[in-house]
Amino acid sequence: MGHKSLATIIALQRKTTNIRNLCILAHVDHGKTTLADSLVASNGIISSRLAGKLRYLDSREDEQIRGITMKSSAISLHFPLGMNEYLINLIDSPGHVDFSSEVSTAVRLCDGAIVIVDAVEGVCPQTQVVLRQAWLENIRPVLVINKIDRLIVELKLTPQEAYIHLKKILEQVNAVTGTLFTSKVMEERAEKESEKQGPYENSGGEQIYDWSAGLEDTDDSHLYFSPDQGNVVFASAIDGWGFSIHQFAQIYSQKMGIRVEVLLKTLWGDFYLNAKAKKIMKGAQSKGKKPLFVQLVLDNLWSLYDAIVMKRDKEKVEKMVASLGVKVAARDLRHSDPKVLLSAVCSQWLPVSQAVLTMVCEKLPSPLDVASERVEKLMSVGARRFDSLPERTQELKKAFLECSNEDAAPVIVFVSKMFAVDSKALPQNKQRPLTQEEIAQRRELARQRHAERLAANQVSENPESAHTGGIAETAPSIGENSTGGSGLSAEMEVLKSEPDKEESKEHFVAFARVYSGVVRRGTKVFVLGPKYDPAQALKMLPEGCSSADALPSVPHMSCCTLDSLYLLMGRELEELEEVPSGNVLGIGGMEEWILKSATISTSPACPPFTPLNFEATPIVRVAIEPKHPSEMPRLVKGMKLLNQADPCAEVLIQETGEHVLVTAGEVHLQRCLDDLRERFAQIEISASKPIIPFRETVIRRPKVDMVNEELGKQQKVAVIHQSKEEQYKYPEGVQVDSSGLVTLTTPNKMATIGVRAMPLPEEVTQLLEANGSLIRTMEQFSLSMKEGKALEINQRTLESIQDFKGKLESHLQGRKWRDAVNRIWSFGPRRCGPNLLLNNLESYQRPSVWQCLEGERVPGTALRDFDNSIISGFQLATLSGPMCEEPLMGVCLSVERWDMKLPSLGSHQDSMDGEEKVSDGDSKQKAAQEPWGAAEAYGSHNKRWPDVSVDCYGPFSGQLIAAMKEACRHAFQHQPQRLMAAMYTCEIMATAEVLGRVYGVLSKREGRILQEEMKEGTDMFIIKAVLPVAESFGFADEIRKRTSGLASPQLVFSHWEK
Ligand SMILES: Nc1nc2c(ncn2[C@@H]2O[C@H](COP(=O)(O)OP(=O)(O)OP(=O)(O)O)[C@@H](O)[C@H]2O)c(=O)[nH]1
Ligand SMILES: [Mg+2]
Repeated sequence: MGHKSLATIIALQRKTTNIRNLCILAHVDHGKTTLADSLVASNGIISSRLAGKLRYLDSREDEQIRGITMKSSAISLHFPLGMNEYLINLIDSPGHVDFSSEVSTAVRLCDGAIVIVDAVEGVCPQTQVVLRQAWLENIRPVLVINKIDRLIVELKLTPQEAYIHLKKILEQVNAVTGTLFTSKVMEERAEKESEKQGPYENSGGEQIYDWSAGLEDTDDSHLYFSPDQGNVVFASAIDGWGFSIHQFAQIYSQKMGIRVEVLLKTLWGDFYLNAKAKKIMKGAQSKGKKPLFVQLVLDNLWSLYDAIVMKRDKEKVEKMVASLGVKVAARDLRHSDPKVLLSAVCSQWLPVSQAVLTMVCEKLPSPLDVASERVEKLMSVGARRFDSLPERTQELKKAFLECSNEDAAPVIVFVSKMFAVDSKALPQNKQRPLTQEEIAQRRELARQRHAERLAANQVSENPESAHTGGIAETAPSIGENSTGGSGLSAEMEVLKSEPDKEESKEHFVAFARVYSGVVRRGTKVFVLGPKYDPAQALKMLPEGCSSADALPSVPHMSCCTLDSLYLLMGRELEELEEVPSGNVLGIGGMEEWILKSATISTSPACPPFTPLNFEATPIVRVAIEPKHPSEMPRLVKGMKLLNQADPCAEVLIQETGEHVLVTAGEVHLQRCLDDLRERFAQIEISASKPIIPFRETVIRRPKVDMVNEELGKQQKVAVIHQSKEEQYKYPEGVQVDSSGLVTLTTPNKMATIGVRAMPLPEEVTQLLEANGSLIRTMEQFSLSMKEGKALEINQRTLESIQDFKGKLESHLQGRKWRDAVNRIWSFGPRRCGPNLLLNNLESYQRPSVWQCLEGERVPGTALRDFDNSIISGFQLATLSGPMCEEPLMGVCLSVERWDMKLPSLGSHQDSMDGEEKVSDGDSKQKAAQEPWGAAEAYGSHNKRWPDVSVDCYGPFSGQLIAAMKEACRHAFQHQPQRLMAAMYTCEIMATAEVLGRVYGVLSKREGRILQEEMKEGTDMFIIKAVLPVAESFGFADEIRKRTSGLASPQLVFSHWEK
C-alpha cells in the first residue's frame, strides 16, 4: 500500500466520529466477498476490472479453490463523502455454518453490519443466524439485496414481478428482525416490571405499551429495513452496480423537477406517476399502474440488460451509454463477453461501492455512538449484575462511552481471535511492491551501479563489484524495504541472523479492537483471561499500581509489553506505532499470553469481556496420528498451534493417548487437517474416519411379557435387551433388588450407597439441555456461597431461573417425581448436563441447588462430609456411560441409601451412633472438595479419623467416588439401555427437476423429510430434513454431484434422537 494512503488512514484513525467498524454478514454464497472486492477496488488496492473476480479477501488457497470464505479478514478503506473523509474498517466473514464462530469473532469488534441477501434465494437459515448474532451483540445492520442481475437474466422476471419479489424479500428480513425485537421488548418490560416493587402495582392496561423508558434512544425506525429509510441498497456485486433510492431521487429530481424529499418518500412503495396531472399518486396496485420504483428504476435497468446482454443491440447500447453520460473504452465495446461491457457501463453509472459506503457512513454508528446497554453487556460476564462489580470497574463504563483517545484514558482492548501469519507476511520481512517513483529511483540507481561496475571492470577485477551486481531492481534487500524506517525491530535482528530457522515459524496476530485510550508500541499492559475477576484482583494488588510495577501473581492475569501493532489490510499487514480508540487492529507477539481471546487493559479494574456467542456446536471428531510415529512431537506442537489459531476447533488427548480433533463440520474438518499438514505440523498425518458421537440413555421398562405377540418393533428390541440384561453378571459386592436399586459398598466397607436409574421425561431432558448456562450460573452461585460470599445475580437471570424451575416442576409430575425438583443434588456431566442426581435420602438435608432463588442466604452452610464425593462419582458416571463410554443423557440417578459405618474411634466419636455424622470442620469439607488430594489434608490437619481417611484401599473420599460411579453405572445397566444418535437438520433448495434425486440421497442416508414447500416467486423447492450425523459424511458432496451443483445443503447440528 502506498505511503500516501497509509498516511491518510493513520490520520483518519484519530477522527473517531468518522470511523465505521463493520462486518459483512450473510448466508453462504450470497456475495459477501464479491461485494468486498468492489469496496476494496474503490481504494485502488485492486483494479476495478478484477473486482468480483479476484475475491481479494479470500487470501487462502483453499478459499480460492473451494470458492468459500473460511476465515474472516479485515481491511481498512478510506471514503470521501461530501466534505468529510471516512475510515471504514471492513471485516468480511464466512457464511458457511461450519465457520460461524468466525462470524462471532468479527461481530464483536464492529458497531455495524452489512447484511447481504441473495435476491433469488431470499432469507436462508444463516441469514437468520447472522441477524440474530448482530442483534445479540447490539450492532446495527444495513441491508444489501444482491444478485439482482439473476432476477433479470436467470429468472427472467419482468420489472413489475421483480418489484413484488423484492418487496417479499424485504418482508421476510423484517419479519426476522421483528421477532427479535418483540422478544427483546417483552424481556425488558418484564425486567422493568420486576424492578418495581409490587408486581400487582402499575399493571394497568395502558402501561402495556409503555416500554419507551427503557428504549428511548432506540429509535425503532432503524430496526426495520426499508428503502425510504436509506438502509437498503439493491445491487449486483458481480456486475459492479448498486443503488439506494437516494441516488435515483437525485437523478430524477433534476430531470423531472420534483423535490428530492418527495421522491425519497415515494420511489419505494405503492405510488405512481400521473403524467397528466404531473403528480405522484398513491394506490398504484389498486389502479393497476406501474409503481414509481418500476417505472423510474427497474425499467431502466432491465432495458440496459436487455440491450447489452440479451439482444446485444450495438446501436441501442451506444445511445444508452451516451444518455447516461458514461465513458466506455472501445475494447470493452467490442469485447466478446457482453458482461464486460455491462460492468463497464454499470459500474460507472451506479457504482456499488459508492452506494454501499454512503449508506454505511450515513446509517451506521461511529464508535462514539456505543449504547450504554451494550457497554454493560460487554462488561458484565454472564449473569453478574453490573452494579455488583467493584466501583472502579463500574467507572470504566465512562471510558467505554467516551471512547477517548486522550493519553489519560485507560487502554481497553478486546482480542476476539488469534490468527496465524507466515513470518514472510509480516511487514518487517515483506517484500513490498514498489511504487512507480521507487521503481524509477531504483532503476536509476542500478543503472549508475552498472555503469560504475563497467568502469571498474575496465580498470581491474574488484571483489566488491560482484556484490553490488546482485541487487535486482524489484527485489530490494530487507533493510532497504523496512517500512519502520527508524531501525529494525528486535525480531528482525533474529530473523537476519537465523533466516532458515525463522522462515517456517508461525507468528500469531491478535485480531482486536481498541475500546478506549491509545495503544502504543512498547506499552505495558495487563492481559486478562476470560475468568479474570477484577474484584479479587483489586484486593490483591496495591492501590494505584500499574502493569509496569512488580506485582503479586493474580489468577488469570499476566503482564506484557505490546511489541508490534498492525493495520490489517486483507492479505497484508502494515506496521503502526500507535492505534487510537475506536479502531480495529492486529497485535503481534501475543501468542504466549493469549490462547484464543482476551481483554487487554492498563487498568486492573477492567473486567474481562463477556465470552463470544458461538452458534456452532463442535461435533465432528477424528483421531489423528502422524504417518511416522517418530514425528509425534511435531504433531503435538502442530495441534497446539491449530487450537490457538481456530476459534472453534478443539484438541483433546484421550485417555488412550489418542489425539482427537473436534470440529464444527466436514468442511471445517478438512480445513483443519490441511492447516495441520501444510502449516502447523508440516508432516504427513492420517486421520481416522469421523468418530460418531452418541449419547447413552435408559428407557422405561416395557410393560409386556415375552409371549405377548402384539409387541411393537421397539418393544421387541427392548425385550431382547432385557433378556440380555438378565444374564448380566453383577460383580461381587453389587446387589440389585427387584425394584432396580443397586447397592454397593466401598472396599473398606465403611460406606454403602444405593442408587436407582430412571429415564427422565423427554421435555425435562430438553429443558436441561436448553438451560445449560442458567445451571452453570446456579452452580457458580452455590460455589460462591460455600466460599462465604454471595454472587450477585442480575434480576433477569433470577427470573429465568425461577421460570426454569417452574417448567421442571410442571414436567416432573406424579408419585415417582414427588418433590423431585427440590431434591436435585446436582446436574451432570460437568455439573450442567442433561442428567439429574436426586437426593432421595430421608435423613439427609443439604442446601438446595436453587439457593439463589431463596431470599434467605446463609453463607457457608455446612454440608455433610463427602457430599462432594457423591457428586464427583455422579459426574464421572454421567461423563462416560457403560455402553461405549459416551456421555449419558436424559437419565435420573436417585440416591436412596447412603450409610456410613464408622469404626468407633474413641473420644471424638461420642456424638455419633456409627451411622450418621455431620461435618463441623472446614478442613474436612475442603478434603471432600478435593477428593484425590484428600489424604494429605486429613493427614496434616485432622487426626480424628486417621484410619477412615486413608487405608490400604487409598483415600476414603476416592473410594466413595469410585463406589458412587460404579453404583450409577450398574443402576444404569439395570435398565433397558439405548444409544441416542446425533442428528443434523438441513435445508436444501432445489429445482423441481432435481427434487427426486435429492429425495433419493436423503432416504438412502436415513434422512427424514420434515417439510417441503415452494419458495415464493421462484421455481425452487425448500426441503427441510433431519439426517443422522453418522450418515452425513459426504452428504453435501453427493447432493451437489447428483444435482449437478444445483442444490447444496447446510448441515446444522440439531438434537439427539433415540
Ligand atoms: N449473478 C451474480 N452472482 C454473484 C453476485 N455476487 C456474487 N456472485 C457469485 O456468487 C458466488 C459466491 O460469491 P462470494 O462472494 O464468494 O460469496 P460469499 O458470500 O463471500 O460466500 P462465503 O464467503 O463462502 O459465504 C460467486 O460465484 C460469485 O461470482 C451477483 O451480484 N450476481
Ligand atoms: Mg466470502
